[in-house]
Amino acid sequence: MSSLKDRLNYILEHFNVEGTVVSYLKLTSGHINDTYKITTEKASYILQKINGFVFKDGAELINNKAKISKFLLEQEQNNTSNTLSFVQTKKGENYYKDDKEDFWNLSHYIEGSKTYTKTPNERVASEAGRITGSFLYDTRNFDSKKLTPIFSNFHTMSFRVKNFEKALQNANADRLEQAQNTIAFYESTKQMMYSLEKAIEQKDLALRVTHSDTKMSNILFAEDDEGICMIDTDTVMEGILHYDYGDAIRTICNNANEDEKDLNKVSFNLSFFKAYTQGFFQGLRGSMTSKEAQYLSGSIFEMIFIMGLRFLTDYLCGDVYYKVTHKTHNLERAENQMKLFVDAQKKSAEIDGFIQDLRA
Ligand code: GN1
Ligand code: MG
Repeated sequence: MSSLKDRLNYILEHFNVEGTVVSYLKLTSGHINDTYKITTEKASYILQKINGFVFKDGAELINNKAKISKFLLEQEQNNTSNTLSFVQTKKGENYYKDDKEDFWNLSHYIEGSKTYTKTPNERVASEAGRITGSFLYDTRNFDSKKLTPIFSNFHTMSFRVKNFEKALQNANADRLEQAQNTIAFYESTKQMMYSLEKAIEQKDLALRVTHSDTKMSNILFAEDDEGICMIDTDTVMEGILHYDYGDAIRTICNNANEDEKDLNKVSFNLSFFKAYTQGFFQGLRGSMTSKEAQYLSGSIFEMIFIMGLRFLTDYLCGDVYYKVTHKTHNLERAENQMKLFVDAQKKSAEIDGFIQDLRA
């Protein structure tokens, strides 16, 4: 049996890599794909294997990533943030499909860059806002119809609620009992969570390119904490800017990590929220419409809710989607989001007021 190192070397042989591999490191912050930092004597790279269970079309997923990256690189001088660049295979493709039908992609590692899973201070929150806002701004002229839809209804509440209800029907008794209180919270809150979906149906909010996975660990920072760019563009797709805003706030303004199980540590950080939101507006450079701004504060709640609901659904399904390290991992994640939601609700007057003032 070949070692992981041999396997990675074999995969890398198919890409235009400079130098020979001197080390590799498995990066563990993602819940879905397998990601490695690869260092040769000449350069460093990020090598990623796409999870074929979650993503049915690895080739098109990687092509989407490369399309967006190429678009951003072509107009780099006009952009407000930097861009990841991908390395092609020796055959000139964006991906390598291996003998197990797994799809791999390789990007250049940005030297000196780092990520956070938890916000350390307001400057980082503000830079995170600027980078997520800039990504939306810089992709505003890319026709989102040119991206292959990787998932349908990824952030659509009724779809996620339907999956949750199906999971409730099929879950085993032990898990249902363990999750009783959490289920009750999600059940009783769900009817208030459809405003974004309705706004899209009514054509109140414009569809555009969105990153669709703007959690804290998907933002790259320089050593001095200046924001560099968004990473993990696996889910880049058509959506509304609220998905990216709400999803980012969900981790950036949580005083604890997404995986923290001690709920006493989980709370909504208002000063990070303010810094993030200011940075987000700055990144969007005045391009947000007043209609879009109206739905911002609601999106915070809907995005916390939808992620919590997805974790709970996966718990009820027996952990088939997200990587877990222990049996109650997904349930803990769902509880974490529930606690964050409830705490943010207590602060909603201040959240609304701050957004109103920024718009004025
Ligand atoms: C998954 O593993 P990662 O960071 O790429 C998920 C996101 C969730 C996130 C929660 C394709 O992202 O939607 O917000 O976990 N991605 C997919 O941490 O489902
Ligand atoms: Mg992702």
